[in-house]
Amino acid sequence: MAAAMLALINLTACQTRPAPSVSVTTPPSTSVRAPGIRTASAQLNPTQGSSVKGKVSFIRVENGIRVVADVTGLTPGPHGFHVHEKGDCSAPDGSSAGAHFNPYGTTHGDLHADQRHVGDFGNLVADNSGTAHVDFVDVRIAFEGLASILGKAVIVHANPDDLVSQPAGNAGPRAACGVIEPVP
Ligand SMILES: [Cu+2]
Ligand SMILES: [Zn+2]
Repeated sequence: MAAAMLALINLTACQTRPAPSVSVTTPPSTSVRAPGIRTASAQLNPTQGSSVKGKVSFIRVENGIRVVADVTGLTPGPHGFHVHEKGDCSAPDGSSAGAHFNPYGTTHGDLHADQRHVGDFGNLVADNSGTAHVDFVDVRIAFEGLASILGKAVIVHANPDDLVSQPAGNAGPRAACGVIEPVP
């Protein structure tokens, strides 16, 4: 305001003189944030007796987090695909990864359902060669805060997630497991 008044006075008082050089101090931007995690990934390793393996990448995009998964060694058809609450794949059957990642205490559901666990990604669908590929953007998962998937685990199941049964879609044994880690 003061600068504007000064400029106005200057303009009316002495139009022929060059405007005084006003030193404007730009305050440091308050929108600068810590760089943050932009990408994370999980290497999926087979559980005991399984040959399912693959990789899931998580990439921060403008409108959420993009999830890209490539998995092999599956039986053709749908397979439950979730983030589980513990980043621990040490048990031979993958049970050490715990239940579905559910920080808000909601019910199990499909990826696009109103009610779902944060970790609910629905199903991966394998083709006749046992390969599955998915690529979608999710708005429920995050790299920070309560919904952060960092340090959690991705599980691919032997059976389809029926998207209805509680608490985990009746997706059967865990066929592959991988811990979600930030990519430097
Ligand atoms: Cu699961
Ligand atoms: Zn679930």
